Amino acid sequence: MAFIDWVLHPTELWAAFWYVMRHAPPDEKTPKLQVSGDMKRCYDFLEMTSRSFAAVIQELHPKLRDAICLFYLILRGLDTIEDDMTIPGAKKRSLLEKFHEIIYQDGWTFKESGPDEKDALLLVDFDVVIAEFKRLPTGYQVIIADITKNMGFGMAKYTRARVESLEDYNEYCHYVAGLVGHGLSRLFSESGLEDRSVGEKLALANSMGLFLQKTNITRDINEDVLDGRCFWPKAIWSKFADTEDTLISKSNRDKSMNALNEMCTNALAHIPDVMEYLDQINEPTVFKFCAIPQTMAIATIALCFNNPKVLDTNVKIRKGEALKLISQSNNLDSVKRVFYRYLERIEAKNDPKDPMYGQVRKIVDKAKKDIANSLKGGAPVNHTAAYFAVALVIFAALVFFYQNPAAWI
Ligand code: D61
Ligand code: MG
Repeated sequence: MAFIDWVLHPTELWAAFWYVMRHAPPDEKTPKLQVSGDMKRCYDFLEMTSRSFAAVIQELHPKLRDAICLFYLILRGLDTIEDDMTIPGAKKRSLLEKFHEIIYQDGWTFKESGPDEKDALLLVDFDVVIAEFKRLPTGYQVIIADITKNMGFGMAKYTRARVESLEDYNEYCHYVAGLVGHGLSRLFSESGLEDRSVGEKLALANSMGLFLQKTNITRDINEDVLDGRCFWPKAIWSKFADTEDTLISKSNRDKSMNALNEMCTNALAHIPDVMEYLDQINEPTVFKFCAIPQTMAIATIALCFNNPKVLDTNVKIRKGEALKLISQSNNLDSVKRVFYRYLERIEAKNDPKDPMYGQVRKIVDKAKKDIANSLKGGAPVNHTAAYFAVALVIFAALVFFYQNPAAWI
């Protein structure tokens, strides 16, 4: 992150300072993880394959940590097969549909991934994941295998089908992310750390996954089209572009922005469910694990909304912003204030000329009202103007003392 970014966002520097204080240096009396040989290798795979989920999974309560690490690795393995364009269709479908059996086969490995698959090494050493999976309590194994089966069949369906209608879009996102939400909720309940009802309200769990997946799909449009694929539903982009390549081309910029904003609006519709889901989570490590990806997602949507750069490159929230979000994902009130702040940012970028203007206004208005009504202190206050004023005073004082050195004494 550039020096200038830290100067422009001093509150992020503060968050970064505390993050470093909390995570380093490792002290000998409290080792980070107490795990045996093969499970240690699984945590190495986790760090290798996930930038965003590795940290939150390792901070989970010991009752859940290993199970969710293995759940992640199994689905990441499945996704590596789904994403691989070098595996012929029929072979790919067969692998996806029997993956829920593969995870019980001692010694199974896969060395035929294409050269571009970033997580191919995970499949090369997959026997290690399988061995640890089979050591999990049966209750966890059953949940993980069930989700793997459903996701595998769903992915296989979409090796042929394209994401055309809005229903397809919701269905595809359900298979690859909503089902993760189902599995996690059931694991939380199975562990006894959360109420039984969490594992039963699966529509809310689905929305948690959909909000994350739709955010990724919206943000990654440029990269995906350049790789020859597109997960934006045709029902949305075809109103504004003739082909997927036109969608990201400079000459179609104004119209493509309408499509981008419709994609953002579609994702924002999940916010009420996300809040309701988080409201039922009690255990602190489970709460952070669920909340951090969601606050990152609302920040990403706010960054993408009405932002033409999304069509040219891969935009990303600043490292410092991410650290600040982590520190503000500890409890529901704080998460609500984070959402409120980013909803205001979206509102400020909402353009009356955009076809989605009215709908964005409605969704943002309602979400902000719900948050303001449920927060103890009422609507959060925006401190930007105050920060700016303080910075200006400090700057003026520096200039003054620089020009009048005598005033120092
Ligand atoms: C609470 C906390 C975390 C949650 C949640 C609720 C509900 C759902 C999710 C996490 C899943 C969100 C997935 C969003 C990121 N999308 C992807 O990684 C895409 O692959 C989807 C299929 C594999 C899913 C693997 C996964 C991801 C996160 C997990 C998990 C499993 C298990 C436990 C915890 C978190 C995406 O991948 C891109 C890539 O290869 O990097 C794609 O291919 O579309
Ligand atoms: Mg995939």
